[in-house]
Amino acid sequence: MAEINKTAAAKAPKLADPIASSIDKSTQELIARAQQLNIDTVFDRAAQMKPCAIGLQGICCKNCAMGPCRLPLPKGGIDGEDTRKGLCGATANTIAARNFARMVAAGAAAHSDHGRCVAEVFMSAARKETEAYKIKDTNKLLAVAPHFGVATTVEADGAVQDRNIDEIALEVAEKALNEWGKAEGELDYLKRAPAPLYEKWTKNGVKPRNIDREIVEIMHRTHMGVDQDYKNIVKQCTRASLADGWGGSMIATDLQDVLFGTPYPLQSEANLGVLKEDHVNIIVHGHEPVLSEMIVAMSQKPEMIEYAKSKGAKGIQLGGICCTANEIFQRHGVPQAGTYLQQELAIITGACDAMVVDIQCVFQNLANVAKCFHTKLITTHPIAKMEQENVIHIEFDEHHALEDAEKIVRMAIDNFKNRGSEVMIPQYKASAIGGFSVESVQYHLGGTFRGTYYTLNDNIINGRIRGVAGVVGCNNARTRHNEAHIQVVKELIKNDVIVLTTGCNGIACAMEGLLTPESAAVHCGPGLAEVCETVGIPPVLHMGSCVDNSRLLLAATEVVKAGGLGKDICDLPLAGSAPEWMSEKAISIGHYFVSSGVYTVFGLHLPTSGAPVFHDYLSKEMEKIYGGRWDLEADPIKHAQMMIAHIDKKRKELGIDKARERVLMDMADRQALEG
Ligand code: SF4
Ligand code: MSK
Repeated sequence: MAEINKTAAAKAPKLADPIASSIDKSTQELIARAQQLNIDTVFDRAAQMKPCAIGLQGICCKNCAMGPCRLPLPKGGIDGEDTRKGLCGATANTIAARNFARMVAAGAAAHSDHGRCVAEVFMSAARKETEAYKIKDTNKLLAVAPHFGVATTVEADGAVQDRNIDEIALEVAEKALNEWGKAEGELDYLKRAPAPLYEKWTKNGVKPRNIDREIVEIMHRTHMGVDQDYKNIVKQCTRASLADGWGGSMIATDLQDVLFGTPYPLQSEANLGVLKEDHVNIIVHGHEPVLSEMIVAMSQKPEMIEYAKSKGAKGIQLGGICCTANEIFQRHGVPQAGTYLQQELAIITGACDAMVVDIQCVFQNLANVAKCFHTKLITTHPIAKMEQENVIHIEFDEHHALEDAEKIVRMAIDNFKNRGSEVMIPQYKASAIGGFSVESVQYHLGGTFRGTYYTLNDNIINGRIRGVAGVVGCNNARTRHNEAHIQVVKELIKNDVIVLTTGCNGIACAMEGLLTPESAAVHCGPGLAEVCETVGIPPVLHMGSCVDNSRLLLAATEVVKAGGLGKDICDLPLAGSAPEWMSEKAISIGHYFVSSGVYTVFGLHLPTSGAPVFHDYLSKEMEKIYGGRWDLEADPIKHAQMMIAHIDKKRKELGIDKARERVLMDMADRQALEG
């Protein structure tokens, strides 16, 4: 008997330690609850399955059926010539560069296909084929139109008159959709970049011709026996990633703003504690806001709230996960229920009546978790279905969007009565202010009379703000949930670096209470705290979803335009970071940041370490061409300090390092006085 028990014990799967898995108490409690209920989560699976060491380093090629060819680094590293090669002779540099390029292609495709769907809905709205979608933000439309070469005025009877908005919308829709496949020329938005950056792209021949072509070309070049020069492959990575950041993503952001409104600051809450035991809880998860916007509208309708009450609930509570959360948080103040790694846990509360998913970052295991509860799991996108039988597919179509949304909301309400008795909603949530678009930052920091980034620049020049950091990206179950996100951001703001955030970093910061103006006094250095207090902003400005990283590019461009900090993005005291990245989209984002002149540090690891020459090219040589470069640091404090060192280097080059020293002296003086 003892022998049998020993065998059983030996076979018991290893479970994650809840405390070691996340810094967040609600996450810890729900991991433990899942384990008690014998439901596996990503945290347990990460404890049970180790990643492949060779794949991790980027040196496994399976691009033809003679492979997979694996090229491990010799123990002790390369001594002399690197003779590793695959069956065809592909070197470690070629293999790692091809793998990296395919990640860029997948990431750029994901963002850009999202953008294409938005552009198609926008076209339907412009053609007035749908009742559900209208041009909501005409100012944004008028601001965007000239970038597509669409006139906003017309000459008639010798006078300049405003053009009809419907005509402008239709023309913008046509021009925007054309960006995916135009036969000649280059992407229209590239000229929005600072002139020296645009010139660099021209000189190096990396201006994207159209969005789809650059992605397809990566797949062609990385096919067996095509491009075998890692530098040339990186060049195509640059083209495709720029087609993402300054193309597909930027178009998605702009057209979403036109359709749903440009975000302006509003208050909400974050973490799983936003779910309510006595309400119908609907979680929306994924990336595209086109359906979730309709669900927000439908769940606020008085007849739907009445319907929920007729079924015994007090109302309807919406919550978001991942970037769908960011989209409806920044425009409507819908609470953020959690980050990427909390998606299974939202169901494990037992209080999720429906989870509605669209595209990207959706775990297939949600279906298995949903089976253990009453939760209706609903897929909505034709390109993103699940094989499990308990999953309901309600295909979303912009032509009957409100009807689709109504069906989903009613389904959730009808499901309220089926909840089990064991609901466990962890009582943790934090206040958060989001909705910092390029336009609203301009308004808040520029002041009423001066609608520019002048005040931000002024505070950077006088040293109160040391620099700007874009901290973005996912969670990764190979590291402690949210720990690196929060440590990196806290270290930056402590050192007077203002943080612009998107994606799951934004949600993590919201959960930690960093998206409130009050957090400045607690966590910031004296200069940044003073600015936040004066202007009434948080030290961490939430700028939206993954496609909204394009807002960061444009915010940097506005800083250049406001003057006094150089002529190009690479001149700015600015750095980028993705402390807990996991998605291929992060690689595309990282590469367009770098190719736009931003020093960009990733956490964890990069799939380049097995090919040191290729890695060095990304981390050193790219800087000589574009002014930005890749870097890697897993330790969050060192990671932030590397960003700060870069910011200080740029301050010195700009000749504003002395200003900061004076400000620090002022503060020391003031503290001495106060003492
Ligand atoms: Fe191996 Fe070359 Fe085929 Fe890759 S392309 S699997 S390195 S033979
Ligand atoms: S959702 S891509 S886990 S940020 Fe955009 Fe979060 Fe990363 Fe998905």
